[in-house]
Amino acid sequence: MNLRQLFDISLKNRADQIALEWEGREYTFGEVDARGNRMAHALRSRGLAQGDRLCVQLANRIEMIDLFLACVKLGVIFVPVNILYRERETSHILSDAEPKLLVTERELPDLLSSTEQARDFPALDGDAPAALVYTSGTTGASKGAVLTHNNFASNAANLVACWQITDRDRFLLALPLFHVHALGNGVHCWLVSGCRMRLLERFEHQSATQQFLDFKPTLFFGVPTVYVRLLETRPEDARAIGGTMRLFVSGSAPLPAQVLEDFRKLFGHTILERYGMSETLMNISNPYAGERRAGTVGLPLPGVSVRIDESGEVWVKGPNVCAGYWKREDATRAAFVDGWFKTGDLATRSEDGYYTLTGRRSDLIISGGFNIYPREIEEFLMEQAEVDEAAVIAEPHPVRGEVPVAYIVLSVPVEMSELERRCREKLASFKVPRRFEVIDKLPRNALGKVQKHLIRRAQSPA
Ligand code: MCA
Repeated sequence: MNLRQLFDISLKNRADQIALEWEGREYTFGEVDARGNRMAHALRSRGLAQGDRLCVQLANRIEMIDLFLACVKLGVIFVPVNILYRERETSHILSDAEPKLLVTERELPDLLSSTEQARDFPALDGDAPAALVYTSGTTGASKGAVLTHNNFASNAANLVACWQITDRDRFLLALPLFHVHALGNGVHCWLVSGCRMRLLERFEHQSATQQFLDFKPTLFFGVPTVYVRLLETRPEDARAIGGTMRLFVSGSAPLPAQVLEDFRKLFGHTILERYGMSETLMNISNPYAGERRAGTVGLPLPGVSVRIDESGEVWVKGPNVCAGYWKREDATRAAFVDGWFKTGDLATRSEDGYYTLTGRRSDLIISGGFNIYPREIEEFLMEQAEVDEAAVIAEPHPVRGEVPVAYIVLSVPVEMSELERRCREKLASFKVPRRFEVIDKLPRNALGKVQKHLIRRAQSPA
């Protein structure tokens, strides 16, 4: 079954039911479907057909959903691009994905004029690609993980069943739709369960409480930064929100056990933590009905096999795992062993089967739920005439979890504010190092590899 047929459970069978709240307006599933059909015809009239790529760089808005549904219906491969990316970051994705069209706010007015809405779409098998999701490795340039209709379908079926999502749920979605968390989990659980979703342009901690009190959601997905922000909620508001909520889920970065504990005291709910990746969608989740164990990510989801190799790395296999990297056979070969995907995350497993993430094989930094690949920032810094060498490492941060800090070796003096300015111009804001530290040389091992743990040790106060 492809995603179009799966989504029809709600789009056709619940046509008159309220599906979506966006900017104060309500839309039924029938209206959401009709919008998707019109968008599909608009894309088709621009020459897009099955297998073509559509890049979309938009903040959360209803048209982002129209575009995703249109792609699903046509068999066009949806390629979401982070709106915080600068030209340097976006151009790599565009040259790699070779889309027929890039949609930004500018292209939207044209696409919205279509009135044709016949449901005459091609037959698609479940193993057809549905999306390319760009994610970096340790090598710098990002790669497109090829996620199929089957990948998304199995992920959604798992989450709807395991987290007991039904059409009675009220789902508040404030995460960015250009990432798998909101798109693969959020939009898919919404359409498969037939619940009512209120979509926000973004999570704003100043107005979050009001959104909760006004919408009275039963279901909410957040990254740890969001939960840290919600700890600022006034106790009486938190109690009111907790009273109507059913389930808070956290993912995309490790949730500190203390945050889980403080949140439970304030809201009266134990956040359910789960573990996934762009390449694999969701792998492991704490149980809805059983013990949600602080500091762990829980148990493998149905159909997902998990093993830990001799070095402690997590390998996964299952219908959720992507088909490989777009046009990158070398990277695909390197990531898979006998059908197992090597996640790069390190974990331990308790006697009763709960997994605890203990670290990462790569030096990936996760800030506010956004992934940062130090290599990309280091390469940019080393392109600067005054910089000889650069190493970017994670520093703990109370709200964002981690933030990047740059250690640099200079050939000629330069103001740190000038380096920061250049980073801001060329890199997404969350990648800009919070500090630049000038050092004499980078510690290296006998093979010349930079020893980042030694920088960290040298810099941390004794
Ligand atoms: C963040 N910023 C944004 C957005 N999000 N700008 C526009 N639209 C957004 N959606 C920028 C702000 O301009 C600001 O930039 C900085 O980020 C922090 O903003 P602030 O208002 O201080 O927000 P916050 O309270 O710190 O919260 C940030 C956030 C955001 C809302 C939690 O980080 C976020 O939405 N994170 C979610 C990322 C996500 O969905 N990841 C899933 C990846 P400046 O720094 O210049 O001031 S998928 C994944 O990891 C796997 C599959 C998984 O398991 O889920």
